Amino acid sequence: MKLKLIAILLSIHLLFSCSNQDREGTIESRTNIIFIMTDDHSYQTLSAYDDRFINTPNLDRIAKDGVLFANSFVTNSICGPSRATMITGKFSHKNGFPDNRSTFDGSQPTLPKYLQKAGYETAIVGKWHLKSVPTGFDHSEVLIGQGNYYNPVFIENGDTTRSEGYVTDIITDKSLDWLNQRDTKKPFCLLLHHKATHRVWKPDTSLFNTFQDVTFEIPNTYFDDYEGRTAAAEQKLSIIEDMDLVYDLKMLDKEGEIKTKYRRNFQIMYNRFTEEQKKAWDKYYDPIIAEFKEANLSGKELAKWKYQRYMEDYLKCVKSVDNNVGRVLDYLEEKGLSDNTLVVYTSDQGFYMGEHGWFDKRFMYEESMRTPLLMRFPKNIKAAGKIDELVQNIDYAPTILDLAGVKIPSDMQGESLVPLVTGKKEDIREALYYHYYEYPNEHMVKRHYGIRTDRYKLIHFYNDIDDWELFDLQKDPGEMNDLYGKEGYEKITANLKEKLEKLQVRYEDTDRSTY
Ligand code: SGN
Ligand code: CA
Repeated sequence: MKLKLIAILLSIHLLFSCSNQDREGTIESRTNIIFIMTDDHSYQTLSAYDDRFINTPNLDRIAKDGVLFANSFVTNSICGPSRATMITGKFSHKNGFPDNRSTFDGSQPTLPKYLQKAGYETAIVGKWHLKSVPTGFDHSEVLIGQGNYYNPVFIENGDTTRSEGYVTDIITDKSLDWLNQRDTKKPFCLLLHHKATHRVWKPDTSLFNTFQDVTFEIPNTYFDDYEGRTAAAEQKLSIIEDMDLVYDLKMLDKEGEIKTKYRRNFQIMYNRFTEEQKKAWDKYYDPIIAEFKEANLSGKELAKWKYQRYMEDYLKCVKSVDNNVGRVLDYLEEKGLSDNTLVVYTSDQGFYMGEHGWFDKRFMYEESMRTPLLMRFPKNIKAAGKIDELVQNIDYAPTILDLAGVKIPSDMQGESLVPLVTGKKEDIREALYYHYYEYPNEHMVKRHYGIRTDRYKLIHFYNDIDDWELFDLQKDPGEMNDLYGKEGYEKITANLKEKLEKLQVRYEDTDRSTY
């Protein structure tokens, strides 16, 4: 009898350890994760999505060998909130980080913590921007706040160090250094978070001469008059009105004749350059400054010049990202890690490349609600090509946990994308929910929430305004024609409002007193 009991207990034990083994796999077979996230990189400037402006062969490599999500969106188009969503799998109202003024509560469960528990070694290198000390990482080397393009300062597991050089190169160097010294007995998850391509788009000196003499096509909505769209009319993200000639467009003339609001801020950044960097900088920009002063532009000519200047510097920052992503892919190849590593490339949100006359993000309009998303899966997952279904940044954490063999916590609000890319599921959602909170603040984009289906978008701007907008994305992809309240759209509007309310109930964003 006793023997029988022992035998039963033993077989139960074996059963459990087997299923555990099956679930987590052997060390060699468990999926490693490299999650590369840039800051403000638009899908319009990633050639796998759109090749009008730039060729990004290394990012395209991820798309070619993996999956390109053609309809990838964020929940709240701004940096900190997007990062908080990424590591919690939850909307802003659930993770407590609604805008960049928030502080992340590092005691809550997060993706890296779940991975650590499952035996992963975890690291974050680069931009963090959640203010509190990163938790859940075995190694963290993060920029202070937004960080600097040149000679950035990092906090490495609590200690502050200044690194000389260009930030995108340095973040990559530090990431590869960590990979080289990691505990090879464990699977790893590395969050490699670039500062680029954030404002004020300072290119690496070695790329100054790229895109010279290229004229970029100005979007046909560049001179938008915002007719019928109040919130769009009242923002402060216009290239023409709000972009600073010195700060954003680098016209720091030695004579001090170009006096602008943010000249001093740029001077402070310039003063941090090394002598060698200053020399290279001046050699490139001084002739452009002289030419600009000579031309004495105004009106539409000045507006067009600003666009070209903006695009040129922004794209050089993208180029450096692309080169450095290439270094990471080569490293994985050389070390034989490509086959069992998930490589994700995304940005914390999209960005305006002059559409509606804008730079920056925040609005629920397409250019900023969308974000690039590429995933190269480990070899055991047969997934390649283009996915058209609606996906959102709440899905990143569940997807990674799914691949890591970890049960997805029931309070995560996203879905694993694995069944979608392997063809086991056709769809994961009918519509997307969005909510933006940072108002009043820089750029003055009003608070709003809304719903996006594959065809329509309904937005409610609230707080100091009560204004609805409706767009038919099929007929009006540029979102210039607000159909809300127009004859013939009553049914569609009522239907969308009903769906929107259902989403708010589903995601538990119904407490109006909090916003
Ligand atoms: C800074 C920028 C803004 C930008 C926010 C948020 N100004 O404040 O233009 O919208 O960050 O960006 S700057 O003068 O400091 O460049 S985010 O990506 O971090 O959310
Ligand atoms: Ca950002």
